[in-house]
Amino acid sequence: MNKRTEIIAGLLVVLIIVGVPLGSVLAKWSGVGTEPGTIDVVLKQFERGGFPREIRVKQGQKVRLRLTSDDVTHGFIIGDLGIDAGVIHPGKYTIVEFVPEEKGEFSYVCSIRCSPLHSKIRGYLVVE
Ligand SMILES: [Cu+2]
Repeated sequence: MNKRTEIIAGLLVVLIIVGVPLGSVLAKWSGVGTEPGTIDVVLKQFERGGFPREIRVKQGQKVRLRLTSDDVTHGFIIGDLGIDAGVIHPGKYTIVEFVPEEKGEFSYVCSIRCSPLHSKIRGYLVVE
């Protein structure tokens, strides 16, 4: 091995060592990393299909929702569970994690006026 090859090989090793943890940190920050059990929830205006009709989860098991919008800015609130995901921007991800303690159906709605039919948006978190 000549000197130059050694340096390049050394740089590659450094890149691999630094690159792997950095990649996983970036994935966390952007919310793109999908942990097992993550449920993708794509929000749309009512005219374009609205929110998913239902999301089924298990009582006592951690729920991880990855929310995004397919069109305009939306909100996501599960009133009876005290969950407010805040503002969901198109093309960005918001992660919401919680553990549902009780069985039942809990309605979720949009909290931002996203179209004239915004108030018709509704779906149900079904805890089994
Ligand atoms: Cu809305």
